[in-house]
Amino acid sequence: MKTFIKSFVFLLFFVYTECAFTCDYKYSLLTKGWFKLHVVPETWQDARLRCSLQGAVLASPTSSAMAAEMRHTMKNFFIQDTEVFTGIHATFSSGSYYTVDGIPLSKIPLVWANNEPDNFGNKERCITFSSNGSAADRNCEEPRPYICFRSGEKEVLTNRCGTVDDEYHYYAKTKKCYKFHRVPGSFERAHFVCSAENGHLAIINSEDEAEVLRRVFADNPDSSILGSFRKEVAYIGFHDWGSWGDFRTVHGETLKEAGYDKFVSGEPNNYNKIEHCGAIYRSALLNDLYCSGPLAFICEKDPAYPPVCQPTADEGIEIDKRFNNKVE
Ligand SMILES: [Ca+2]
Ligand SMILES: [Ca+2]
Ligand SMILES: [Ca+2]
Repeated sequence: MKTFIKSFVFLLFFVYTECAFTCDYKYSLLTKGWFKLHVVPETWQDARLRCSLQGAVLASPTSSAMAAEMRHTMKNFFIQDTEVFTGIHATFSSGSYYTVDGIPLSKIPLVWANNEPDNFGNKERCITFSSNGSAADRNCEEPRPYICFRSGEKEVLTNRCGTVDDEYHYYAKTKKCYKFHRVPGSFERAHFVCSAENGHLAIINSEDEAEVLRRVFADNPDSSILGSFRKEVAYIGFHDWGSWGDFRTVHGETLKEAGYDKFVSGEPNNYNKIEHCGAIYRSALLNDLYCSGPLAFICEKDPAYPPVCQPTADEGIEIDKRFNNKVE
């Protein structure tokens, strides 16, 4: 009977979570997918990476429905016509445009803006899409807003950590999830990655949490980490915020206030006077280190943030109106 109930609960869970995604994305019935407008402009590469870290792709107007939904998303926020980066790029080789998921430009029904595409200065390798429905090629380095898209038909379910990323593991001891990033980065890149994943660089709030991080680190032995960089130490979420010695978590508390401030003996030492960033050894003792990396890093995530939403009928204007893909 117990097993029966268990499988029933499992089945219910499965049905319930099908196509669910984080609630910071809005579901669109028209495209059967989830959209999130990122209003803070970023370079194309960072936009692509942020979408990818969220289990999504940089949205492209690959169909009239996608174009309509993208325009709707933009018009809901921007008062004036605005251009967002799309996932259509030629960053691998000049002039060879594909979406980030491999659809060639020739298969995409774009309406170009006047005098576009012109590859101005031979420096334009990213395609933008305007809320007026027109496309243009632009410099990938010039920051712009963008939209991330997650197909609702993807069968990957959100897990206990509230993400589709199964590298996040739940630890009952702290009721938090952690991901050990074996692909190394600078402290800045590590902070970017954890934030994009709706977490933050790990903050140790107790001896228990130090023990959890020791286990997380132990689950990722040197042999599992590719590349030649230091494997005995990883970035976590503390920094001197510009005044060496006043180490605080990325959430602004002193290490003592946060609940754990055990440095390895002789540390922090500001070696070479460039050590402003926080790191943890395999022993879970701390060190101040250079910020440029590359180092592995550990992200922490609250399993309840952001909440997970079911696909529902989308709020917003009627579908017919949104199918209007003309350039205005
Ligand atoms: Ca152009
Ligand atoms: Ca914590
Ligand atoms: Ca040091």
